Amino acid sequence: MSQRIVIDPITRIEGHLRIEADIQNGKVSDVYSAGTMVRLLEEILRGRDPRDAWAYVGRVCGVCTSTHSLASVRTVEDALDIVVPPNAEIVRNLMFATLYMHDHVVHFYHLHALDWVDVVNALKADPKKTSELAQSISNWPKSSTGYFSDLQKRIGKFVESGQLGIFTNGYWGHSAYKLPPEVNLIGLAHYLEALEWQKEIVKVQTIFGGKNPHPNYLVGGMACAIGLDDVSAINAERLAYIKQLLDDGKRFIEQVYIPDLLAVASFYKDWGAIGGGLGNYLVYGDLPTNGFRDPSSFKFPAGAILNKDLSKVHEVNMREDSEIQEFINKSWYSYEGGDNVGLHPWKGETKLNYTGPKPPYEHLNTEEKYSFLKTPRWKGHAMEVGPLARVLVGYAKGIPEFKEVVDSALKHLDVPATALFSTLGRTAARGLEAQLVANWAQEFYDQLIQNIKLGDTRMANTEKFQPETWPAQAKGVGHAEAPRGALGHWIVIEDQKIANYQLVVPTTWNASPRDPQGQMSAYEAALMDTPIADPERPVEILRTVHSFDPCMACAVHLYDEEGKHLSRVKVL
Ligand code: NFE
Ligand code: MG
Repeated sequence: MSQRIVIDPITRIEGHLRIEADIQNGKVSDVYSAGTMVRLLEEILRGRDPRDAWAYVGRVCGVCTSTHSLASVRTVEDALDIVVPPNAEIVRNLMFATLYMHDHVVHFYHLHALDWVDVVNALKADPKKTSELAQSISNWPKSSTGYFSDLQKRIGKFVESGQLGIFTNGYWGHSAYKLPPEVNLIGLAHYLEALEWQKEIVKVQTIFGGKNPHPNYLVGGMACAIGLDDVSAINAERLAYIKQLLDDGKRFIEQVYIPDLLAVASFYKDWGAIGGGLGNYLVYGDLPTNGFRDPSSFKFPAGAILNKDLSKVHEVNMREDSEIQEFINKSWYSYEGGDNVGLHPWKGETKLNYTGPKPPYEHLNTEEKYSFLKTPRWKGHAMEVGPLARVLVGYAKGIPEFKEVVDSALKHLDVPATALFSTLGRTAARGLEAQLVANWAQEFYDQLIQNIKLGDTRMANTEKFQPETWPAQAKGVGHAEAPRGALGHWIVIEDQKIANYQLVVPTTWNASPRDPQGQMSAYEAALMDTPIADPERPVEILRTVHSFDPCMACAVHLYDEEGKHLSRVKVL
């Protein structure tokens, strides 16, 4: 007999995600992932000035802030054949690197750690042993016995008063929690420290982009005047401040995030064989070091891996009709040509057709349409996108930096390379790429300073900024490796206006419903066969879903307006 459990909404993510899972013999036997809100941003863009698109799509999401604006300016630059100056590319890279550092740390501590770290159990820790353990895994200075015992007292008061605040909704005491109390206490300490740290690193976005979230971008370059003089908005003092923030960020990742990740992972090695799912991985590539038109210069190389076969990395062509397509057979939209066809985004349509139940409802009818997410496919394959995909493509291509961090983590944990294809692998990959990006940010910074010293302060190419210079029709595609994975924007420009604009977003790849062949997308595939110890407290489902770091705002390009849903787990 199977039980269906419903988790809606899944918390500690951005937006509204619903999982319905059947549990049989203590394992997930069938599963459906649904995005439950919509706002149709693609329709809002029609008829607008392509130079403004970045400002609209930037508002898709404040979590992967700047990602959509970056993809958008690249898309319009592709359509209009604009090459941006090297400094603009570097500033974009620095903002993007900062986003990664921020996003991945926040994900690890604030959105994912509590699936593994039992806050209440941390009260049982011995502060002295905790201090010794902390000092044995890292040089991070905040590690004294007094520090941990003070923290424990503070949290103890919360627990005694029954008011756990931000820690209220955990499955504390669940048998799936395996960490010793001392590791739980370290995790808890760094949860709180990371909250403080994260508000610092985002200042890099604010300095270059004027504000955060949603910093300013510009078609043709960036809008910040730069120089080592006193008058430029980005001057020697600001640049020194950026350097300090990048250094502090790198230190936090190296001395806090990575040691914690490895310490926690070492108690959950069984998760190196759970939650793998598709085994197909897609990366568009990013962080250009010789202009965006030279993909061989990307720090994150592009490519696709099929069936976990790391001996072959396939090429990806985002312009090809037959490569990237979006389906809506299970999504609440309709296509003019029928609901079973796939459309390349240049021909994409976003026409709402809600045929689902009226809330409140018990279950979705998954025989019919059941999500506001469309279903993207690459050459017909369901693909996973995100940190694991990026790390695997870099690793499979034999790039030394990737090999080094991956092999060293595998060795440290004493697990085989096959453990990468898992929930644990996904969570580890995010940390490993954060480490890489923190190093690359130093290189980008040094290049920027070097350029300025050589007298190059160009930040924008305005040659084609005026619409009179544009052809009557143009098409463009742009991409970014958003923290959650491959992000593509496609534009069709007619008579200087946007005729069509389509976003195919990382979480859409991962969280989408089944395609016309009945193939599951990444979340559904990864959740199959997950062991569930207690269906009323399905922390195991949260572990795998959170390992992808869902963002439903991005996925359906939606907004939560009233959205006061109660967190609930239904067991039927
Ligand atoms: Ni709203 Fe986003 C990222 C994009 S998500 S977070 O990263 O693009 O799928
Ligand atoms: Mg879309």
